[in-house]
Amino acid sequence: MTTSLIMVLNGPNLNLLGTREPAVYGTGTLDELETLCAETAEGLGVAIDFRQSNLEGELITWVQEARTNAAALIINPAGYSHTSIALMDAVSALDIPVIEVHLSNIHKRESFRHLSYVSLAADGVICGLGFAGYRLALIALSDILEEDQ
Ligand code: CA2
Repeated sequence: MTTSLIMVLNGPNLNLLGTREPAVYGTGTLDELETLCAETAEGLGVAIDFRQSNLEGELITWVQEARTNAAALIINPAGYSHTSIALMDAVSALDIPVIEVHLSNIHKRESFRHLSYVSLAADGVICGLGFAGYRLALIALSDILEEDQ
């Protein structure tokens, strides 16, 4: 049996985690988030490919890569959640399970954050739980992948 690979994609400005806005995004850094995901994945017996980009086109290329290389996708599209039909289209083209994660509760914030185009293409959405949202997304996807076997 081969180990399932879950791609974890992070959008623009998430490289700044831990440096500003701790009241909204917490004090942990992106490296610490990757470590949490890697440790969670190890415990679940899955592998992760964790990436961050500030570029819309690069995120779209990576989502397309997930079509052939990954068993499931976790994506925090950050600001592109609310603007990018192109990213939504790329996620719509996937045949693998997708969970969208937001650190903050986007529904408790400015009204322009209430709509995520990517949510229209995701199978599940987790928001407002900080880093734990990524951990829960990994657990849910590992369950789904196990059921599919
Ligand atoms: O809550 C989330 O995870 C968001 O996806 C984060 C995005 C925001 O545009 C979405 O509405 C909700 C922003 C990411 C910026 O992250 C920063 C982290 C630290 C300091 C500055 C920005």
